[in-house]
Amino acid sequence: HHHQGRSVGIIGAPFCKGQPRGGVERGPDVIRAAGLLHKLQEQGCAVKDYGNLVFEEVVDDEPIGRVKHVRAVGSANQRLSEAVHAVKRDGHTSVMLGGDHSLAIGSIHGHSAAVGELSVIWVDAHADINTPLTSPTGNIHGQSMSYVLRELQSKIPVLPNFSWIRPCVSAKDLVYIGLRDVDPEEHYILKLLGVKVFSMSEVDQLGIARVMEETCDYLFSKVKKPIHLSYDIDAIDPSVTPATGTPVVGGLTYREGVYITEQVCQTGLLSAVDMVEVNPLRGQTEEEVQSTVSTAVDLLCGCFGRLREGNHPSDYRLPEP
Ligand code: Z70
Ligand code: MN
Ligand code: MN
Ligand code: MN
Repeated sequence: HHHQGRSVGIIGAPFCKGQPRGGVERGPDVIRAAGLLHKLQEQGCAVKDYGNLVFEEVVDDEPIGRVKHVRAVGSANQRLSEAVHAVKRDGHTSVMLGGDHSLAIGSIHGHSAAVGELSVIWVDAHADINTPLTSPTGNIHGQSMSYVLRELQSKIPVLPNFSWIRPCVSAKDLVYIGLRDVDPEEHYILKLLGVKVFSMSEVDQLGIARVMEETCDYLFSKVKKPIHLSYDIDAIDPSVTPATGTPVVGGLTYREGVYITEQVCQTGLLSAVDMVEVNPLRGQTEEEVQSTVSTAVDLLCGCFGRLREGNHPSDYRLPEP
């Protein structure tokens, strides 16, 4: 069976204040410039580009405790949540191009507001599950999941511009793939909540094929919920995707990264995707930036039916001589 004719709604989220390094706000434009729309159309998708969101300047955004840019991150994610909600209302699979991974807060929230209960597959070197009170850095891109998980709500302090958030994901509906840089407090949270984790160690042990089989068995054992795939480009090994804020050695190969997208596509349940943390200013050379950006495009193509064995339109007929 094919996933051709799928309709895709693209939202650019040029936002960087969930972390300290400039350049990640250029992610949406460099990913588009690498031909994402054309490639998706060529493989049979109907693509609507909703353009880039415009985020308001927030003045006097002083840290709260250790947490940085709280008000800017809160208001940007409120805007993004409404945008993803609208894309889902229009009947598309949502593609959010970041931007840093704090944007998963609004993307997941808006997706859930539109479709209800979700399965979340979080592909990342990092767990991004610190609470505002456990975060060692104060960077909200390392805290995103804590804001949307029901089980952590009693641990989240009241923060300005975050009052719109309703926790919308249950810990049992979350699977991590690719982890290899997890803070002790995050490790405690993952164990406390019993979150399903396929760290790089499990990828080594089982191979990516069994990891994806077990991910699907785990998530779809009872009801089949729409999938939110949140893909941090730093999940892939920095030899392939170096242009990102915090590269971590020992990551997924290009092939493992693409295989994840092929298998998620094949479930037929993919409903929203985030592609985040592509930072063209973090590459040492133009080749490093190109490799990172083209990998992000290939991962998105894999999400929407591109197969490495090849594809053809279902109505293709051989030309008669
Ligand atoms: C650390 C923190 C993180 C990405 C770094 C790092 C989190 N656990 N995420 N880079 N993409 O700050 O909470
Ligand atoms: Mn991340
Ligand atoms: Mn990461
Ligand atoms: Mn298929």
